[in-house]
Amino acid sequence: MLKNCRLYVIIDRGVLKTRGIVKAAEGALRGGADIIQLRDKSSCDRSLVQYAKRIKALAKKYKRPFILNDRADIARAVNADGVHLGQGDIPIEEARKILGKKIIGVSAHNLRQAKKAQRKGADYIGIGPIFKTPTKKQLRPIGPSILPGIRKQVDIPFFAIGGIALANIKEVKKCGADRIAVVSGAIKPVNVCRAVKQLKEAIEK
Ligand code: TZP
Ligand code: MG
Repeated sequence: MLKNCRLYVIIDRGVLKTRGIVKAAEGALRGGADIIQLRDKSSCDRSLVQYAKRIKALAKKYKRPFILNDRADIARAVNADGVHLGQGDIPIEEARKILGKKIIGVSAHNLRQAKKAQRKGADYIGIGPIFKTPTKKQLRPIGPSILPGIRKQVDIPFFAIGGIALANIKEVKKCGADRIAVVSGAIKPVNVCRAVKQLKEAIEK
């Protein structure tokens, strides 16, 4: 399922503000996102279930995996394809008990965390923030120079994340990442479909 995923689009409620989450998700899927994630840190659980169900249905229509950020319990309840966990979220082993064979992705900020996630059974990692990003202001960018080491020492798929945009995809690819995960670059523009199409072309070039 992850093998051919090169462009991961994260639908972040914080970035969209009052714009529609479901509409953005549909734009991303139409534009060619290979995998999508819902990242919603502000909705109540009941609303989160509803949004997640609607996006799961869309993703199913486009035959793309749908990942929910943070919440393994809700991911299971809505039959999402997996969950994405940060370093402060529940451990991979616990998420595995909830989700069985479903996809578990983990955010790593250095090689040690990436290797640990792999050892604990993560299916993919997001490594970043590679560049400075307003989406994760509290994290210092680690720079693309981390990527060759990740490529060499991590066997599971990894997505470069953080400040990835059309202008730096070439650089990221040169450093050994052939998969990217994008928030702002994909969903800040009102025409999400067009932005995603351009990102897809750039990563596949
Ligand atoms: N994890 C590391 S950086 C980041 C996350 C969720 C945010 C990436 O957002 P953007 O807008 O693509 O820089
Ligand atoms: Mg989290």
